[in-house]
Amino acid sequence: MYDGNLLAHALRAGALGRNDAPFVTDRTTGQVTPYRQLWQQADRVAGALIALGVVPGDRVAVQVPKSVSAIPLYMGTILCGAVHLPLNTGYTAAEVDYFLTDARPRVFVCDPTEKSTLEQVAAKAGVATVLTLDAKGAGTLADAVQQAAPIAQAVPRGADDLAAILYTSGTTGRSKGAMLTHENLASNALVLRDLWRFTADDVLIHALPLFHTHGLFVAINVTLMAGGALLLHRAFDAPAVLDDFAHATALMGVPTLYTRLLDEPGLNCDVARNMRLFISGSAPMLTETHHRWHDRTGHWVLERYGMTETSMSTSNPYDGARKPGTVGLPLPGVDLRVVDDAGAAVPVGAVGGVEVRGPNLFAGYWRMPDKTAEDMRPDGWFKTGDLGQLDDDGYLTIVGRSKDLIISGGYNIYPKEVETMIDALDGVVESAAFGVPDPDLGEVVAVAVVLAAGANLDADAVRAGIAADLARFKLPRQVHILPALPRNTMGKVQKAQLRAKFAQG
Ligand code: MCA
Ligand code: AMP
Repeated sequence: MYDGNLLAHALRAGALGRNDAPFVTDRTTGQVTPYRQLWQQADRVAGALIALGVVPGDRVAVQVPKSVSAIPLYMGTILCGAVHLPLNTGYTAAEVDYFLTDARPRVFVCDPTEKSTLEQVAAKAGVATVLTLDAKGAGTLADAVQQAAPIAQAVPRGADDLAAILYTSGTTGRSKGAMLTHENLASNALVLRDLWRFTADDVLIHALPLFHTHGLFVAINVTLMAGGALLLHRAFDAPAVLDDFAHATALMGVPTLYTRLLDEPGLNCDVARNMRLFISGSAPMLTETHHRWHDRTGHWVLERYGMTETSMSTSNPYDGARKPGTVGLPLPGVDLRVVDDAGAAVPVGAVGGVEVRGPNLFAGYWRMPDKTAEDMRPDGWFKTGDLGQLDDDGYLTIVGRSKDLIISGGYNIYPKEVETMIDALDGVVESAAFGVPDPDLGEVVAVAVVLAAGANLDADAVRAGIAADLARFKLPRQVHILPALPRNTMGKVQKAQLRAKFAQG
C-alpha cells in the first residue's frame, strides 16, 4: 500500500517479503541486520526525530563515523519528511560551522569525540539539538531512538519535496548545497537497479563513505530497492575487500579502490569468480587500469558518470560493449547533450560542454538562486562543467573540465578554497592551487605560493598555517614557493603551465 512518502515507499517496496533476509553485515563485528530490523530502526529514528520537534522540510545534519546505524538514520530522516544532510567526516569545525550556519538544521548528529567542540559550533548556528553516534552505533541518538515510539506511518512527501541536501565545493570557494528531491533519488536508483540488474541475490561490498551520492544513494538505495544485501566495511582496506569477493557479487568503487586492489598479489580470476559486476565512477579511470583489471580478473569494469547535482547520468551497458575510457550512454530517461558556449549541439567527435536534463536533475542550490540560474538554462538543461565528446555509438567520453576542480581519490576540491586560506596567511602575496597526477589518488593538490618581500615562510609553514581549518584531504601535498605566478597576457594564472612544471613533484 502506498504510504504517501515517495522515496520511503520506493525503498521499502524493493524488499517486500524479505523481512528475515539479511540487509547488512558489519564486516568489523560480523553482526547481521535483517530487513525487518532495519526498518524497525528507521521507524524508531523517525519517531525520535519527530519527538525532538522535527517537522517536514527540516534538515537533519549528520557528521558521523561510518557505521550500520548511519543507514537507518538516513532512512528515518526520510520517513519523517525531513531532509538528510550528510557531511564529510574530514571536515574541520570551521568547515562544519559554514554548513550548519548555511543549512540551519533542526538536529545535528556528530561523533561523540567531537561533541564538545561541535556543540559550540552548533549553538552558534542556532541548531536546536545535538546528538551523537559512534562507529559502534552508540551515543545519545541511540538512546533517544530506544526510548522513542516507532512512527506509525511515513510522513507524506511528494516528488518535488526535498529528501537531501549534499554540499559540493564551489568555484568561488563557497560550498553549495545541492537540493535533491524524492523523485531525483527514487528515479535514479530504480533506473540503476534495472540497468545493472541488481536483484535480491546480490551482495554488494560497501567500502565507500556514506556522505556522498556514490556510497549513499547509488550503493544503499540501489541495494534496498533490489532487496539485496551489503557487506559494510568501515573504511577501505584492500585485503579485507579482496577477502569478500568470495561472498559477494558486486563492488562499487572510485578508481583508487581498483588501483589499490590491483596492487594485491592475490587478485586473480579465481578469487573474482563469484563476482558478477565491478562498477567505477566519481573520477576518471585510466584505460590502462581497465585493461589491467580485465587481465587480472576476467571482468571489464563498468564505468559510469555522475555528479552530486545530477546523481548518475550515464553508464556503460551491462550487456553490450563496455568501452574503456568512456563513461557510456545516457541512462534511460536522462537527456544528455554536448554543446558549444551558445548551447548549440556540437558534431559527433567534437569536444563541448556536457549538459544534462531529466528526473535525476536536482532542484537547485540551497539559498543560492543566482548560482542555480547561472548553471541551469531556462529550458531545463544543466551545465555540468565537464567537457566531453560523443562517439558514433552515442558513448560519452569525459575529456576534461571547464570548472577549476581537483578530484583526489574521488573527493572534490576547488582550488579557490585552498587559495583563499593561503592568501590570508601573513607574508603571502598570492597563491595558485592545481591538481598534479598521483598514481594512488589520481590527482593531489599542489600549490604555488608567492611571498611578500622579507617573508620567511617555507612549505611546512604554509601547510601548518591552514591545517587547523581545512579538511586534511584538501591540504596541498606539494607547496612550491615561486617569485611570481605564470600569467598570460590577460593576466590569468596559467595553471596548465604549473601542472606541467610540477607534474613530477
Ligand atoms: C584520505 N586522504 C586523502 C583522501 N582520502 N587525501 C586526498 N584525497 C583523498 N581522497 C588523506 C587523509 O586526510 C589522511 O591524511 C590520509 O589520506 C589517510 O587517510 P585515510 O582515511 O586512511 O585514507 P584512505 O582510507 O586511504 O582513503 C582513501 C580513499 C578515500 C579510500 C580513496 O578517500 C575514499 O573512500 N574515497 C572515495 C570518495 C567517494 O566516495 N567519492 C564519491 C564522491 P593525513 O595523513 O594528512 O591525516 S563523488 C560522487 O558521489 C559523484 C556523484 C559520483 O559520480 O560518484
Ligand atoms: P561531485 O561534484 O563530487 O558530485 O563530482 C562530480 C564530478 O566527478 C563530475 O562533474 C565529474 O567531473 C567527475 N566524475 C564523476 N564520474 C566520473 C567518471 N566516470 N569519469 C570522469 N569524471 C567523473
